[in-house]
Parts: sequence; C-alpha cells; structure tokens
Amino acid sequence: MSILSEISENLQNGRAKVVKELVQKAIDEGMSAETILKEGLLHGMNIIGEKFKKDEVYVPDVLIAARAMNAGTELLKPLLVSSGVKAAGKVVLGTVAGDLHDIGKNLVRMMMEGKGLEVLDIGTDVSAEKFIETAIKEEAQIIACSALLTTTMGEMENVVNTAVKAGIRDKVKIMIGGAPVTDSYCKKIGADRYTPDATSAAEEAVKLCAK
Ligand code: B1M
Repeated sequence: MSILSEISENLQNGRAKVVKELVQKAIDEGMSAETILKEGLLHGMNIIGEKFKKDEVYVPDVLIAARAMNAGTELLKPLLVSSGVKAAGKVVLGTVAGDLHDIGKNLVRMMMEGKGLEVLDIGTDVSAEKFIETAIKEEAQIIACSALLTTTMGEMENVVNTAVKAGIRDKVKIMIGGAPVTDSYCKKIGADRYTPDATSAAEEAVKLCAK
C-alpha cells in the first residue's frame, strides 16, 4: 500500500497518532505538502463524507477522523504556506452561526497567514453580530465566512445585511466559501468574493487588501 493510501485509510479509522507519523514520513521522503493534503488527508476525509451520507459511519467516527485530519494538517502548515513578500491586512474569519465545521476554515486561516495576513479566527457558530462587532473593533479590511451546511449558508446573507445596518459595508469586504456555497450565491446576497478553496481565498484576500 502506498503511503498516501495508508494516510487515507488511517484517517478514516481516526488514528491521529499514526496519521501524524505517516505524514511526517511522507514529508521526510520529499513528497509535496499539496500531494499529501489532497491525495492522502482530503482523500480519506471525502470517503468518510460519502460513508456518513449513506449512514455507514456516524458522528463520532467523523469526529475522530476530523481530529486525525487536523493532526496531519498541523504538520503540513509550515510547508503549505508560501514565503516571500508579506501582505498587510487584517481578516476576521469564522464559521457562520449554527455551523460547527472548522477544518476548511482552519485551512483558510493557514493559507492566509502564510500570505502574511493577520487573521482573527473567531471560531465556529459565529453570529452575524459577532462578525461585525469584531470587524469594527479590530478595524479589519475583510470578513471571511465559511459554511458547510445548506441550512447555515443563509447566515452569510445575514452578515452582509448586518454590515449594511452597522454602516460599515463600504469599509469592509466580505468573502464567503465552503462546500455548498457558489459564486452565483455570492452575487445574489451581495457579498464581495466567493472562492472555492483555501489557496484561492488567501490569494483573493491579498488582492482585496492591496486595493
Ligand atoms: Co458534517 N456534514 N455534519 N460533520 N461533515 C457534511 C458537510 C455533509 C456534506 C456530510 C454528508 O452528508 N455527506 C453534510 C452536509 C449536507 C448539506 O448541508 N448539504 C453534513 C451534515 C449533514 C452534518 C450534520 C447536520 C450531521 C448530523 O448531526 N446529523 C452535523 C451538523 C453539525 C453542525 O455544524 N451544526 C455535522 C457534523 C459534523 C462533525 C462535527 C461530525 C464533523 C465536523 C468536525 C469539524 O469540522 N471539526 C463533520 C464533518 C467532518 C463533515 C465532512 C465529512 C467533512 C467536512 C470537511 O472538513 N471537509 C462533510 C462531508 C464532506 O465534505 N465530504 C460533512 C474537508 C475540508 C477541508 O473541506 O470544509 O469543504 P471544506 O473546505 C474546503 C472548501 O469548502 C473551502 O476550502 C476548503 C478546501 O481548501 N472553504 C472555503 C471552506 N471554507 C471556506 C471559506 C472561504 C473560502 C473557501 O472564504 C471565506
């Protein structure tokens, strides 16, 4: 079995310690961080997602797989983030109200920090008010919202409307992303940017801060 299949298999079985060891081994063997992330960790997480959908695994199984995923991505962090010129800018990042998924958000944070942005990660289940209050208090240029559920993505519209009500809509850019989110949804709710993955989110954030 290849090391990437072993990472995927052990992630699916929630063996965080083994996943960590295998990721370190793959790094030591010179494999790229992107390959380890996409073909090892995310491959395993996608299989878990499919099984979850079919009721073949349950919430506790998914939770321990998520823990194993986080153990692996922590090791990849210094390798995934690019070096070079650092951008200036402050981002308030969180997963929207009612939503507890944080793996994608954590990847977004990692990639944005790698670009030199200051990221205030305010966690999961974040209300629209909390996004706006934090952006005002911290004078952030960007609010970045993640959502993984079709039932919670509507909260993103709430964030846009709350920014309008607070009178800061022209001072802050609102970025959105997550599996059910699309570019047409972004346009529909009047947010500024949709990006499909963590890398493009970081690149767009840098561009927005430069404007
Ligand atoms: Co949940 N879950 N979950 N879950 N879970 C999904 C999302 C689901 C698709 C599973 C399925 O049915 N196949 C489904 C949603 C269905 C839907 O709404 N259409 C689902 C469900 C239904 C639920 C519960 C309701 C289940 C239940 O309790 N009955 C429940 C809800 C809890 C809640 O939030 N209130 C629930 C719970 C959980 C766990 C807690 C067990 C766990 C989360 C643990 C954690 O995050 N710490 C969990 C997990 C792990 C998943 C799956 C398996 C994996 C999600 C993940 O982390 N993917 C997921 C199935 C799947 O996606 N295959 C599933 C890896 C991650 C890197 O991808 O987050 O998409 P993702 O991030 C991507 C992009 O989307 C993007 O960048 C990343 C890649 O670079 N991105 C952004 C993300 N945020 C961005 C922001 C940006 C830009 C890009 O700009 C700001």
